[in-house]
Amino acid sequence: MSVQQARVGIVMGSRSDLGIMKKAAETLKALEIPFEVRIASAHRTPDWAAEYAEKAEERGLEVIIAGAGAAAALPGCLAAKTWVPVLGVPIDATPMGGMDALLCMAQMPGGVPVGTLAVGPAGAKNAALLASRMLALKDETVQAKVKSFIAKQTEKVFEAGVEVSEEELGI
Ligand code: RP5
Repeated sequence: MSVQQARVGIVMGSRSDLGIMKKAAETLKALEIPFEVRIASAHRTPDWAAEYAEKAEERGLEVIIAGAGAAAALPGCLAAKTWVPVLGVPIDATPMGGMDALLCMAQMPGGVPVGTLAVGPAGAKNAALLASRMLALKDETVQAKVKSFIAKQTEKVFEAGVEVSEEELGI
């Protein structure tokens, strides 16, 4: 069995982020986009995180998705070490409910961009969908899968019905 070269790197600050970041992996898998998943912390393993970002281009990664909670420096640290686009997923890991991580990612200084998504699972899912759309710009196969995902999503809404009765409203 041949292992496909990863095009998207999913990185997270701790194994405790896996429950949320799994959503990104599931989404890429459903779209048949090859990815890899790594644990790398900006604070606990800074050299490994920097090395991962430095080698991203030569290893064929086209987008990096980075999830972290608390003082979430990871996406910014990766973005500082590579030109490969970095998408950040803030994780709700402290009593601040993810607001700490959100601001760390969104408030990057001008010149070092991190494309910041929503806090939590929706952010992880959307990071994967956004990465797919980036790859789709120059890859017709991925583009077809992205378009099919959107069409199916729309179809599901109509299948569930768009009319709401008084009975459903309980009035
Ligand atoms: C961050 O600190 C990680 O991304 C995680 O969200 C948070 C807590 O990490 P653990 O203490 O659970 O390893 O670096």
